Amino acid sequence: MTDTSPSAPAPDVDAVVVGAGFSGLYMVYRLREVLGLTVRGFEAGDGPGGTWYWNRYPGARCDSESFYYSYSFSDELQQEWTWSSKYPEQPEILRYLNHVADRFDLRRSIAFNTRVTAATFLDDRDCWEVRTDGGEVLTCRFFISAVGCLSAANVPPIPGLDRFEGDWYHTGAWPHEGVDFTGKRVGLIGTGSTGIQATPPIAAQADHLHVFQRTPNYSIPARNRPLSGPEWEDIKAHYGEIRDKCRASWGGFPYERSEVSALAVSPEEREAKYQQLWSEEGGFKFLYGSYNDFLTNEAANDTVAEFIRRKIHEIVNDVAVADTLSPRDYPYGTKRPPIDTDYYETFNRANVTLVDLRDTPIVEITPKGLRTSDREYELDTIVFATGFDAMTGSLLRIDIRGTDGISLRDKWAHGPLTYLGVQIAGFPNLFVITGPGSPSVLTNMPLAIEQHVEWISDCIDHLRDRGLTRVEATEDAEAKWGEHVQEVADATLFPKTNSWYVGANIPGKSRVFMPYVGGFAPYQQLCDDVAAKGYEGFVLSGR
Ligand code: N01
Repeated sequence: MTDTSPSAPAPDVDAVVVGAGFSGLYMVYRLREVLGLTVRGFEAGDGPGGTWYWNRYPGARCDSESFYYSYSFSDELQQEWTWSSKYPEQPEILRYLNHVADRFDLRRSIAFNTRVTAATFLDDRDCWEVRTDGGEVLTCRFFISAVGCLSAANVPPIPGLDRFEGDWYHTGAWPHEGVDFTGKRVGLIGTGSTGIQATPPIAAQADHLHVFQRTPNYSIPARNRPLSGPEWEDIKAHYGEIRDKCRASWGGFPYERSEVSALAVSPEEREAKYQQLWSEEGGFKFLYGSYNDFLTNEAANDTVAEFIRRKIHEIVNDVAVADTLSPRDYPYGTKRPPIDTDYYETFNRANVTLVDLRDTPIVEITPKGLRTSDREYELDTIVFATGFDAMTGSLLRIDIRGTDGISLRDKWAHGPLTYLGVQIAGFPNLFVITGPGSPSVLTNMPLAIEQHVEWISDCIDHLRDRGLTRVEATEDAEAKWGEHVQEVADATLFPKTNSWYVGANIPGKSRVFMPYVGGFAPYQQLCDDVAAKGYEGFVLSGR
């Protein structure tokens, strides 16, 4: 990009992109290949993949269906890649992202094994100075975060972990060589999507598995299966329509969203619908394909929550265990809904024990295992499936300082503030892909990522066309957007539930509902309108 200032030296590169997962790869591609800019990517891992690089735990697979959990920006790519099954396993998604990196020759623009540690805005030059853990310092016009929403692993501060004589792992930083649980007494802490996926394969291998559960979850069977050749021919012939459906939808999924209230039909009709979705479809269709008011009406939600509790009791032989596995104090869908393969069935195995941490909380980790309030459990291995400092943690690990040296950590001390989830007042030329305040984690992520990447690159192109060097959200636009994000969230059942959506899983984190629940299609329209009005709510300038 042209630097219009006679005095300011040009930055080293036009853009720095942090992270090489779905968002970082596409951002690098877009800036380099479509806009022709100079780009430097940085990635802490030794290869691309982001979340799919780090989360290699047993049972890791996608909870969105492969034919739409993928890039749509290249028709050649979507025509040449064939997924094995409805919900591909982590290694297959990692292969896909490596294929994308190779196919578009992206690796040459990305420094792997390198973590960005700090970024400071240079006000007099309209650029960022970026530092890495390898000691590199470089300047860029645009600093773009592609660090992901679920990347900062949360190992809870349980006393005694440093004295544990066995091995311990967090699922989000799993050893590349894998872990052999054969003959081991394993303790798994956490029953979110990850714990629910990891429990069956670990139980199948371990001598004994104790699952330490603090909050029970509503899990729906995935009904995973291989996808056949003719099915793929059909998908590939209709990819355009499938992607259009995703873009026109609330969640970025190609499903028809029901227009019917769960309370508008007879109990028999409802039961038949739930049963059909449970036994034939599984997955997110259970949430999106049945009735339209699970997330806004408690009485409607009760009908589905009760159905799932009944299913748990049908599957699990021991009534006391089934009771412990049954959530009762928050509505279905207000935590991210997990989907599983044989999760509840696993509690019928003789080598699996469920420990209810609500009755007997963890007190400490001991050299030999883990102590709850009533006894010590001897363990060889502890698996932390305890989630992430979601949506803000990975960005705040970087020491980011905007105009006047203001730090992002200070600015977000009481919760994240953004305009459209993509920019932050006081931090010009910093873009956040799928940041807090955007639909992000409530939607089909690759689609949300593509929309953000394209909007950001269009914005940069707009600046370039006009010889401008700076774009910054106004405080007013940011404050209004923040109010809107909370207002739409407050119209749903989401905010009251303790979940990572509100930061409740991280001790001391401010309780703010972080994603935008207004829906993907309306959000996309809003972003397009902002751009059409000359980037309303942003100040564009040049020097
Ligand atoms: O993390 P979580 P996750 N003592 O935060 C418990 C995506 N994902 O890694 O509910 C004891 O959901 C915590 O208990 P509680 C998906 O978006 C996708 O499972 O806070 N327990 C909870 O049970 C998902 O939502 C896929 O009371 C403690 C668990 O640990 C997101 O990632 C697969 C504790 C954490 O659950 C995160 O899922 C996997 C403590 N001190 C993940 N601290 C797919 O695409 C926490 N817990 C398939």
